[in-house]
Amino acid sequence: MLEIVIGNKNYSSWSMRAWLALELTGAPYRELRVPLDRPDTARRIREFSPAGRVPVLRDEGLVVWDSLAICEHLAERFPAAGLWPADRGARAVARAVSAEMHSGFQALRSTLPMNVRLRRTVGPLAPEVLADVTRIREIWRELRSVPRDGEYLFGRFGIADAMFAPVVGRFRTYGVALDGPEAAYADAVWRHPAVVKWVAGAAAEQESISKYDRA
Ligand SMILES: N[C@@H](CCC(=O)N[C@@H](CS)C(=O)NCC(=O)O)C(=O)O
Repeated sequence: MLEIVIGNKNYSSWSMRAWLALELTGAPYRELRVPLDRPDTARRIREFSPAGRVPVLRDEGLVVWDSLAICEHLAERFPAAGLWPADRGARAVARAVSAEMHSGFQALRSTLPMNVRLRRTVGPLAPEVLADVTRIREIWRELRSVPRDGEYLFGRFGIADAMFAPVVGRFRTYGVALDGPEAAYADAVWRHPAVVKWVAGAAAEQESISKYDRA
């Protein structure tokens, strides 16, 4: 059976992305959770991956680490799940925005860390954070302006949506206001059954990491 190693559902945005992709395949899997920011976290993660980071996917002796590599592996392994768009052009753009998310938006990621349970209003955003928010809104708006069958970036929920789902969570946590198609898209992401399941898991966790919870 497939196994996915993840961090806390409340805090681990990279885990959320890979886990959502796995959930979308509909395949049975075992979930192993390693709480982050504990004295034994690094040792425990290294039992699964030499990279020392979660998420990690274990597939019949194969170890795949890094969220985007896991998503690519799952897309190959479960072609019927349609994790990438069927159309080649749309698929190329879906890969581009997923890679942009994976390698970018550093200011947003460090200033507004994922914390699914938290609700906090932040003051005016620093220019570099605002630039990240503006670019993300532009991606969502442009992709949602193309008529498609479904309410997600490329129609049905896929890897590109999984990559942006933690950003939707951050916007909710820190009260980043959206309107128009971006707001409708963010709402659609947050009510997707796989996202609802992850959020419920985050709500049920007992651990807290104080540096991310401080008011
Ligand atoms: N590029 C990696 C980043 C993975 C990453 O940074 N994961 C964090 C948790 S979200 C982690 O494992 N941190 C280890 C630690 O906190 O000890 C990916 O996409 O999977």
